[in-house]
Amino acid sequence: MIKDSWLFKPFTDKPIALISEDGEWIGSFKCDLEPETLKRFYRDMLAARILDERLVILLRTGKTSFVAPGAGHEAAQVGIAHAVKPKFDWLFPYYRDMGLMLALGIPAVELFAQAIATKADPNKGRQMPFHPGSKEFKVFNVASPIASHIPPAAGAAISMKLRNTGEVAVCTFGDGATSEGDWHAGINFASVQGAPAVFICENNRYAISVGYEKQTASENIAVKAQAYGMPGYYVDGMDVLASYYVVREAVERARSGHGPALVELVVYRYGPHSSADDDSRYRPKEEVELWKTQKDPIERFRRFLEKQGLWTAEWEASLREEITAELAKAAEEAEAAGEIPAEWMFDDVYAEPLWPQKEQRALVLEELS
Ligand SMILES: Cc1ncc(C[n+]2csc(CCOP(=O)(O)OP(=O)(O)O)c2C)c(N)n1
Repeated sequence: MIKDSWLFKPFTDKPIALISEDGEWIGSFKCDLEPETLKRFYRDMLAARILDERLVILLRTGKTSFVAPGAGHEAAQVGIAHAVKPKFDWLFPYYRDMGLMLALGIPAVELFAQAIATKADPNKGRQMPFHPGSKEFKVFNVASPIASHIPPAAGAAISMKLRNTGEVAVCTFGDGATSEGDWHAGINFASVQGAPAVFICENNRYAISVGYEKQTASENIAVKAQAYGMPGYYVDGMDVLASYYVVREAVERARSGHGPALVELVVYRYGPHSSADDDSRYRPKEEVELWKTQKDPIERFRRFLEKQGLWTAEWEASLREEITAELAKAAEEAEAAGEIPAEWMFDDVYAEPLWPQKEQRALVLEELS
């Protein structure tokens, strides 16, 4: 357990990395993860990639109306998922975090059902695709307005502190979110109150078509923490172990009363911003290819596992087969759950429906009959 001797220094000039591009451990401490945990990280990254591909198939086959691809963010998201206590700590994620949700343990059937709005969606089809949430896993429902979830994350963390619950609020967002007023207000409030929160930027260098240089004049996102009196960690988010260890330490700091931290995980998004975007209009194909072929987080971690004697081609093949089958089954189950009945929209507005809901519900039912 890390306590007062922290492994990482904030505000480094270069992103913190623990695995080199060719898969060597380059950390200044010993990796204390069991082989089974390391293999689990790899499985979760692969599952995130395959989930991403399957969600795009739902779009192509007309079953969902929107996707926000997460390929390229797997190391960051799997690192975050394993650094928190699932169902205990709170997560305030954003729309690109499907791999994070899956690695946290949210059943794939719920994620698919959310994307296609069927009865297996715990949120009852009330959100646009890629905006899940989970009461069971303490995942705050994803909010579309960029950075609007930062103040609620700060508020939740302040409440955790006041009630002395030992929980931590972990909040993720993109680089674009750091230019919003909500971001600054929320981060400032969390810091001045010493709230147990960890703010994590998945910096993929683009906010739709707005590149990093047009977004901010700061040399990186992590330095912004300085202004709010909290540590800012600049991390290679294509390195799953760096992402995991730094977030774990930030979570432990917060849990043990040292207040919030900002973690920047430098990643790259392989796909367009969303299905409503043509990324060839604002970034060169060669740039995308470079990240995909030379900096891929799954490949990098595979090289590491192989050097540890934990990876074989046979294991990879069986893993891919297993995950593909699991996700195909989950997608089928989500679809088989059936469409959300229109009248469900009137449920849960008030504990006891008022007359306008009752009247409108009856009208809808009459119209549909
Ligand atoms: C307040 C607000 N402004 C604009 C938008 C439209 N919008 C949706 S996603 C997005 C880009 C966000 O980029 P970033 O925070 O870097 O995350 P990324 O999508 O790159 O992961 C914008 C501008 C919005 N949803 N909310």
